[in-house]
Amino acid sequence: MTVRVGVIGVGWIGQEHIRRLTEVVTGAEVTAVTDIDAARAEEAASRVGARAVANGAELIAADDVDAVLVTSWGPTHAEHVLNAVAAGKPVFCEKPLATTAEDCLRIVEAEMAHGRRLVQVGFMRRYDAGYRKMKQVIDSGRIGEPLIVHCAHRNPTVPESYTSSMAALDTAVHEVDVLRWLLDDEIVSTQVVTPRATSKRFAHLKDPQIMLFETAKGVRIDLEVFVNCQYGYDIQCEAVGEEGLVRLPDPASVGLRSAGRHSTEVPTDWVGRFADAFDTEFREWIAGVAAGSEPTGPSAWDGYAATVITSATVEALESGRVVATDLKPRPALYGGAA
Ligand code: NAD
Ligand code: ISE
Repeated sequence: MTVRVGVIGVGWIGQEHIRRLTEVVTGAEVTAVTDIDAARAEEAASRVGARAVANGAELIAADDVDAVLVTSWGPTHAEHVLNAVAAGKPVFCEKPLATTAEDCLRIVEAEMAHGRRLVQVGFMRRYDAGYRKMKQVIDSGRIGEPLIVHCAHRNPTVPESYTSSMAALDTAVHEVDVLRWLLDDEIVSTQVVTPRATSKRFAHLKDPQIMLFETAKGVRIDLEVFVNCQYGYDIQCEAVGEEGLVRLPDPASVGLRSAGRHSTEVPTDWVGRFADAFDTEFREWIAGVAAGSEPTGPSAWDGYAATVITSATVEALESGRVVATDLKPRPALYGGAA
Protein backbone atom coordinates (compact mmCIF):
# COMPACT_ATOMS: atom_id res chain seq x y z
CA MET A 1 0.00 0.00 0.00
CA THR A 2 1.23 3.51 -0.80
CA VAL A 3 0.46 5.91 2.05
CA ARG A 4 -0.96 9.17 0.68
CA VAL A 5 0.26 12.02 2.89
CA GLY A 6 -1.14 15.54 3.17
CA VAL A 7 1.27 18.20 4.46
CA ILE A 8 0.15 21.27 6.47
CA GLY A 9 2.79 24.00 6.46
CA VAL A 10 5.51 23.96 3.82
CA GLY A 11 8.18 26.21 5.26
CA TRP A 12 11.65 24.97 6.06
CA ILE A 13 11.03 21.62 7.64
CA GLY A 14 7.79 20.90 5.75
CA GLN A 15 9.68 21.06 2.45
CA GLU A 16 12.52 19.01 3.88
CA HIS A 17 10.05 16.29 4.96
CA ILE A 18 8.31 16.37 1.56
CA ARG A 19 11.68 15.72 -0.07
CA ARG A 20 12.26 12.91 2.43
CA LEU A 21 8.84 11.33 1.80
CA THR A 22 9.25 11.49 -1.99
CA GLU A 23 12.97 10.75 -2.42
CA VAL A 24 14.08 8.71 0.60
CA VAL A 25 11.15 6.78 2.04
CA THR A 26 9.48 4.06 -0.01
CA GLY A 27 5.74 3.47 0.19
CA ALA A 28 4.72 7.12 0.56
CA GLU A 29 3.35 9.76 -1.78
CA VAL A 30 2.55 13.41 -1.02
CA THR A 31 -0.87 14.09 -2.52
CA ALA A 32 -1.97 17.37 -0.94
CA VAL A 33 -0.28 20.40 0.52
CA THR A 34 -1.50 23.53 2.26
CA ASP A 35 0.06 26.67 3.70
CA ILE A 36 -1.34 30.04 4.78
CA ASP A 37 1.03 31.32 2.09
CA ALA A 38 -0.94 30.01 -0.91
CA ALA A 39 1.84 30.70 -3.42
CA ARG A 40 4.29 28.68 -1.32
CA ALA A 41 1.80 25.81 -1.15
CA GLU A 42 1.31 25.87 -4.96
CA GLU A 43 5.05 25.83 -5.53
CA ALA A 44 5.72 23.00 -3.07
CA ALA A 45 2.81 20.96 -4.45
CA SER A 46 3.80 21.39 -8.08
CA ARG A 47 7.33 20.14 -7.38
CA VAL A 48 6.00 16.69 -6.36
CA GLY A 49 2.83 16.41 -8.46
CA ALA A 50 0.53 17.08 -5.48
CA ARG A 51 -2.36 19.53 -5.34
CA ALA A 52 -2.53 22.63 -3.17
CA VAL A 53 -5.65 22.94 -1.03
CA ALA A 54 -7.13 25.94 0.78
CA ASN A 55 -6.57 25.01 4.42
CA GLY A 56 -5.78 22.30 6.96
CA ALA A 57 -9.41 21.26 7.52
CA GLU A 58 -9.94 20.66 3.79
CA LEU A 59 -6.69 18.72 3.54
CA ILE A 60 -7.53 16.46 6.49
CA ALA A 61 -11.00 15.70 5.10
CA ALA A 62 -9.69 14.87 1.60
CA ASP A 63 -10.30 11.34 0.29
CA ASP A 64 -6.79 11.16 -1.18
CA VAL A 65 -5.14 11.84 2.20
CA ASP A 66 -4.53 8.73 4.35
CA ALA A 67 -2.20 10.40 6.86
CA VAL A 68 -1.41 13.96 7.87
CA LEU A 69 1.94 15.68 8.46
CA VAL A 70 1.78 18.90 10.50
CA THR A 71 4.79 21.18 9.95
CA SER A 72 3.17 24.58 10.45
CA TRP A 73 4.01 27.02 13.27
CA GLY A 74 3.77 25.60 16.79
CA PRO A 75 0.69 27.58 17.94
CA THR A 76 -1.32 26.12 15.02
CA HIS A 77 -0.44 22.46 15.70
CA ALA A 78 -3.25 21.68 18.18
CA GLU A 79 -6.06 22.63 15.81
CA HIS A 80 -4.70 20.47 12.98
CA VAL A 81 -3.88 17.49 15.20
CA LEU A 82 -7.33 17.60 16.81
CA ASN A 83 -8.98 17.71 13.37
CA ALA A 84 -6.93 14.73 12.23
CA VAL A 85 -7.83 12.71 15.33
CA ALA A 86 -11.51 13.61 14.84
CA ALA A 87 -11.21 12.29 11.26
CA GLY A 88 -9.55 9.08 12.56
CA LYS A 89 -6.40 9.71 10.46
CA PRO A 90 -2.81 9.05 11.61
CA VAL A 91 -1.02 12.34 12.20
CA PHE A 92 2.67 13.12 12.53
CA CYS A 93 3.20 16.50 14.22
CA GLU A 94 6.55 18.25 14.35
CA LYS A 95 7.53 19.39 17.83
CA PRO A 96 5.95 20.90 19.85
CA LEU A 97 2.71 18.89 19.92
CA ALA A 98 1.08 22.11 21.15
CA THR A 99 2.37 25.21 22.86
CA THR A 100 0.23 24.88 26.02
CA ALA A 101 -0.29 21.96 28.40
CA GLU A 102 -4.07 22.47 28.09
CA ASP A 103 -4.01 22.00 24.31
CA CYS A 104 -1.77 18.94 24.67
CA LEU A 105 -4.25 17.45 27.13
CA ARG A 106 -7.13 18.11 24.73
CA ILE A 107 -5.25 16.05 22.15
CA VAL A 108 -4.55 13.27 24.67
CA GLU A 109 -8.23 13.19 25.66
CA ALA A 110 -9.38 13.15 22.03
CA GLU A 111 -7.04 10.26 21.27
CA MET A 112 -8.21 8.35 24.36
CA ALA A 113 -11.82 8.87 23.26
CA HIS A 114 -10.83 7.47 19.84
CA GLY A 115 -9.48 4.40 21.68
CA ARG A 116 -6.12 3.94 19.97
CA ARG A 117 -3.05 5.95 19.18
CA LEU A 118 -3.04 8.05 16.02
CA VAL A 119 -0.55 10.79 16.96
CA GLN A 120 3.24 10.77 16.69
CA VAL A 121 5.39 13.76 17.68
CA GLY A 122 8.57 14.66 15.75
CA PHE A 123 11.22 14.04 18.38
CA MET A 124 13.69 12.55 15.91
CA ARG A 125 16.53 11.90 18.35
CA ARG A 126 14.90 8.63 19.40
CA TYR A 127 15.79 7.43 15.86
CA ASP A 128 19.46 8.47 16.00
CA ALA A 129 21.76 5.44 15.91
CA GLY A 130 23.94 6.78 18.73
CA TYR A 131 21.06 7.45 21.12
CA ARG A 132 19.57 4.03 20.26
CA LYS A 133 22.87 2.35 21.20
CA MET A 134 22.98 4.33 24.45
CA LYS A 135 19.48 3.14 25.28
CA GLN A 136 20.42 -0.50 24.60
CA VAL A 137 23.38 -0.15 26.98
CA ILE A 138 21.33 1.50 29.74
CA ASP A 139 18.48 -1.04 29.36
CA SER A 140 20.98 -3.92 29.46
CA GLY A 141 22.10 -2.85 32.95
CA ARG A 142 25.77 -2.68 31.92
CA ILE A 143 26.35 0.69 33.60
CA GLY A 144 24.13 -0.21 36.56
CA GLU A 145 21.49 2.24 37.71
CA PRO A 146 21.97 5.67 36.06
CA LEU A 147 22.81 8.41 38.58
CA ILE A 148 23.83 11.51 36.64
CA VAL A 149 23.50 12.66 33.01
CA HIS A 150 25.64 15.45 31.54
CA CYS A 151 24.38 17.01 28.30
CA ALA A 152 25.16 19.89 25.98
CA HIS A 153 23.09 21.27 23.10
CA ARG A 154 25.07 23.83 21.15
CA ASN A 155 24.03 25.69 18.01
CA PRO A 156 26.57 27.89 16.20
CA THR A 157 24.28 30.96 16.08
CA VAL A 158 20.60 31.90 16.27
CA PRO A 159 18.70 34.78 14.65
CA GLU A 160 17.61 37.92 16.55
CA SER A 161 14.05 36.53 16.75
CA TYR A 162 15.25 33.72 19.06
CA THR A 163 14.29 34.57 22.66
CA SER A 164 15.56 33.36 26.05
CA SER A 165 12.49 31.16 26.58
CA MET A 166 13.15 29.39 23.26
CA ALA A 167 16.25 27.83 24.83
CA ALA A 168 13.82 25.55 26.69
CA LEU A 169 10.75 25.54 24.39
CA ASP A 170 12.51 25.14 21.06
CA THR A 171 15.96 23.75 21.81
CA ALA A 172 16.14 21.84 25.15
CA VAL A 173 12.80 20.22 24.29
CA HIS A 174 14.78 17.60 22.34
CA GLU A 175 16.84 16.60 25.41
CA VAL A 176 13.71 16.61 27.57
CA ASP A 177 12.13 14.02 25.30
CA VAL A 178 15.17 11.89 24.62
CA LEU A 179 16.20 11.76 28.30
CA ARG A 180 12.73 10.67 29.49
CA TRP A 181 12.95 7.89 26.89
CA LEU A 182 16.61 6.96 27.52
CA LEU A 183 16.14 6.70 31.29
CA ASP A 184 12.54 5.45 31.22
CA ASP A 185 11.97 7.97 33.98
CA GLU A 186 10.05 11.22 34.47
CA ILE A 187 11.42 14.72 35.02
CA VAL A 188 9.91 16.05 38.24
CA SER A 189 11.67 19.38 38.72
CA THR A 190 13.61 21.93 36.74
CA GLN A 191 15.92 24.85 37.48
CA VAL A 192 17.97 27.22 35.32
CA VAL A 193 21.20 28.97 36.18
CA THR A 194 22.85 31.46 33.87
CA PRO A 195 26.59 31.91 33.69
CA ARG A 196 28.23 35.03 32.30
CA ALA A 197 26.61 35.70 28.90
CA THR A 198 28.54 35.38 25.67
CA SER A 199 29.31 38.64 23.89
CA LYS A 200 28.39 36.86 20.62
CA ARG A 201 24.62 37.02 21.28
CA PHE A 202 21.87 39.56 20.59
CA ALA A 203 21.58 41.68 23.75
CA HIS A 204 18.10 40.47 24.78
CA LEU A 205 19.17 36.79 24.95
CA LYS A 206 20.36 34.86 28.01
CA ASP A 207 22.97 32.58 26.49
CA PRO A 208 24.29 30.13 27.59
CA GLN A 209 21.86 28.64 30.08
CA ILE A 210 22.43 25.64 32.33
CA MET A 211 19.29 23.62 33.00
CA LEU A 212 19.17 21.24 35.94
CA PHE A 213 16.54 18.51 35.95
CA GLU A 214 15.69 15.92 38.59
CA THR A 215 13.86 12.71 37.75
CA ALA A 216 11.36 10.68 39.77
CA LYS A 217 14.08 8.07 40.47
CA GLY A 218 16.46 10.82 41.67
CA VAL A 219 18.74 11.04 38.62
CA ARG A 220 20.28 14.51 38.24
CA ILE A 221 20.68 15.94 34.74
CA ASP A 222 22.70 19.01 33.78
CA LEU A 223 22.10 20.42 30.32
CA GLU A 224 24.11 23.27 28.83
CA VAL A 225 22.13 25.08 26.13
CA PHE A 226 24.49 27.38 24.23
CA VAL A 227 23.00 28.64 20.98
CA ASN A 228 25.77 31.03 19.91
CA CYS A 229 28.75 28.75 20.48
CA GLN A 230 30.15 29.75 17.04
CA TYR A 231 32.14 26.59 16.36
CA GLY A 232 29.41 24.18 15.17
CA TYR A 233 26.30 22.16 16.03
CA ASP A 234 27.41 19.97 18.89
CA ILE A 235 25.24 17.52 20.83
CA GLN A 236 26.76 15.77 23.84
CA CYS A 237 25.25 13.28 26.26
CA GLU A 238 26.94 11.15 28.90
CA ALA A 239 25.12 8.95 31.42
CA VAL A 240 27.02 7.98 34.56
CA GLY A 241 25.82 4.85 36.31
CA GLU A 242 26.74 2.85 39.40
CA GLU A 243 29.03 0.55 37.42
CA GLY A 244 30.01 2.42 34.29
CA LEU A 245 29.40 5.27 31.90
CA VAL A 246 27.91 5.50 28.42
CA ARG A 247 28.51 8.41 26.06
CA LEU A 248 26.75 9.49 22.84
CA PRO A 249 29.22 8.93 19.99
CA ASP A 250 30.18 11.84 17.78
CA PRO A 251 28.71 11.48 14.26
CA ALA A 252 30.80 9.29 11.99
CA SER A 253 33.48 11.41 10.37
CA VAL A 254 36.92 10.67 8.98
CA GLY A 255 40.03 11.63 10.90
CA LEU A 256 42.04 14.11 8.84
CA ARG A 257 45.81 14.44 9.23
CA SER A 258 46.97 17.56 7.44
CA ALA A 259 49.25 20.57 7.99
CA GLY A 260 50.62 19.07 11.20
CA ARG A 261 47.20 18.44 12.73
CA HIS A 262 44.82 15.54 13.32
CA SER A 263 41.17 16.71 13.14
CA THR A 264 37.56 15.61 12.62
CA GLU A 265 34.67 17.79 11.46
CA VAL A 266 31.99 19.16 13.77
CA PRO A 267 28.54 19.32 12.05
CA THR A 268 27.32 22.81 11.20
CA ASP A 269 23.60 22.32 11.86
CA TRP A 270 20.89 19.95 13.06
CA VAL A 271 19.79 19.18 9.50
CA GLY A 272 22.99 17.28 8.74
CA ARG A 273 23.59 16.00 12.29
CA PHE A 274 20.21 14.28 12.45
CA ALA A 275 19.60 13.57 8.73
CA ASP A 276 19.73 9.79 9.22
CA ALA A 277 17.52 10.02 12.30
CA PHE A 278 14.87 11.97 10.35
CA ASP A 279 15.02 9.37 7.54
CA THR A 280 14.58 6.48 9.97
CA GLU A 281 11.81 8.32 11.81
CA PHE A 282 9.79 8.70 8.59
CA ARG A 283 10.55 5.19 7.30
CA GLU A 284 9.20 3.71 10.54
CA TRP A 285 6.19 6.04 10.68
CA ILE A 286 5.16 5.27 7.08
CA ALA A 287 5.69 1.52 7.56
CA GLY A 288 3.44 1.63 10.64
CA VAL A 289 0.72 3.59 8.86
CA ALA A 290 0.85 1.21 5.89
CA ALA A 291 0.50 -1.76 8.25
CA GLY A 292 -2.43 -0.11 10.02
CA SER A 293 -0.63 -0.35 13.36
CA GLU A 294 -0.49 2.21 16.15
CA PRO A 295 2.59 4.47 16.04
CA THR A 296 5.47 3.33 18.26
CA GLY A 297 7.30 6.68 18.29
CA PRO A 298 6.90 9.63 20.68
CA SER A 299 3.24 9.81 21.67
CA ALA A 300 0.76 12.59 22.39
CA TRP A 301 1.57 11.91 26.06
CA ASP A 302 5.27 12.49 25.39
CA GLY A 303 4.31 15.72 23.60
CA TYR A 304 2.25 16.76 26.65
CA ALA A 305 5.11 15.93 29.05
CA ALA A 306 7.63 17.86 26.94
CA THR A 307 5.43 20.97 26.86
CA VAL A 308 4.80 20.84 30.63
CA ILE A 309 8.51 20.37 31.41
CA THR A 310 9.77 23.04 29.01
CA SER A 311 7.11 25.53 30.19
CA ALA A 312 8.18 24.85 33.79
CA THR A 313 11.79 25.47 32.69
CA VAL A 314 10.82 28.89 31.32
CA GLU A 315 9.16 29.64 34.67
CA ALA A 316 12.35 28.51 36.41
CA LEU A 317 14.45 30.81 34.21
CA GLU A 318 12.20 33.78 34.87
CA SER A 319 11.76 33.19 38.62
CA GLY A 320 15.19 31.81 39.52
CA ARG A 321 13.39 29.06 41.49
CA VAL A 322 13.28 25.26 41.31
CA VAL A 323 9.93 24.50 39.66
CA ALA A 324 8.02 21.22 40.02
CA THR A 325 6.78 19.88 36.69
CA ASP A 326 3.40 18.73 38.01
CA LEU A 327 2.42 16.21 35.33
CA LYS A 328 -0.95 14.47 35.45
CA PRO A 329 -0.94 10.67 36.02
CA ARG A 330 -0.07 8.80 32.81
CA PRO A 331 -3.14 7.13 31.24
CA ALA A 332 -3.16 3.41 30.37
CA LEU A 333 -3.19 4.14 26.61
CA TYR A 334 0.34 5.51 27.08
CA GLY A 335 1.64 2.76 29.33
CA GLY A 336 0.53 4.23 32.66
CA ALA A 337 -1.73 3.00 35.43
CA ALA A 338 -4.34 5.80 35.32
P1 NAD B 1 8.78 27.86 8.96
O1 NAD B 1 8.37 29.20 9.46
O2 NAD B 1 9.91 27.78 7.98
O3 NAD B 1 7.52 27.14 8.27
C1 NAD B 1 6.25 27.09 8.82
C2 NAD B 1 5.25 27.17 7.68
O4 NAD B 1 3.94 26.96 8.20
C3 NAD B 1 5.23 28.54 6.95
O5 NAD B 1 5.32 28.30 5.56
C4 NAD B 1 3.88 29.13 7.35
O6 NAD B 1 3.34 29.97 6.33
C5 NAD B 1 3.05 27.86 7.54
N1 NAD B 1 1.88 27.97 8.39
C6 NAD B 1 1.78 28.59 9.58
N2 NAD B 1 0.55 28.41 10.10
C7 NAD B 1 -0.14 27.64 9.22
C8 NAD B 1 -1.44 27.08 9.21
N3 NAD B 1 -2.31 27.28 10.19
N4 NAD B 1 -1.79 26.30 8.15
C9 NAD B 1 -0.93 26.10 7.14
N5 NAD B 1 0.32 26.59 7.11
C10 NAD B 1 0.71 27.34 8.13
O7 NAD B 1 9.08 26.97 10.24
P2 NAD B 1 9.91 25.60 10.32
O8 NAD B 1 11.32 25.89 10.71
O9 NAD B 1 9.66 24.79 9.09
O10 NAD B 1 9.23 24.92 11.62
C11 NAD B 1 7.96 24.32 11.55
C12 NAD B 1 7.76 23.41 12.75
O11 NAD B 1 8.77 22.42 12.76
C13 NAD B 1 7.88 24.13 14.11
O12 NAD B 1 6.94 23.62 15.00
C14 NAD B 1 9.30 23.81 14.57
O13 NAD B 1 9.45 23.80 15.98
C15 NAD B 1 9.49 22.42 14.00
N6 NAD B 1 10.91 22.10 13.76
C16 NAD B 1 11.38 20.92 14.19
C17 NAD B 1 12.73 20.62 14.06
C18 NAD B 1 13.31 19.33 14.57
O14 NAD B 1 14.52 19.27 14.80
N7 NAD B 1 12.52 18.29 14.74
C19 NAD B 1 13.59 21.54 13.43
C20 NAD B 1 13.05 22.73 12.96
C21 NAD B 1 11.70 23.01 13.12
C1 ISE C 1 15.36 23.90 16.24
O1 ISE C 1 14.00 24.26 16.22
C2 ISE C 1 15.48 22.43 16.37
O2 ISE C 1 14.54 21.72 16.56
C3 ISE C 1 16.87 21.93 16.40
O3 ISE C 1 16.92 20.54 16.48
C4 ISE C 1 17.56 22.56 17.60
O4 ISE C 1 18.93 22.17 17.64
C5 ISE C 1 17.51 24.07 17.52
O5 ISE C 1 18.12 24.63 18.66
C6 ISE C 1 16.06 24.53 17.42
O6 ISE C 1 16.01 25.95 17.31
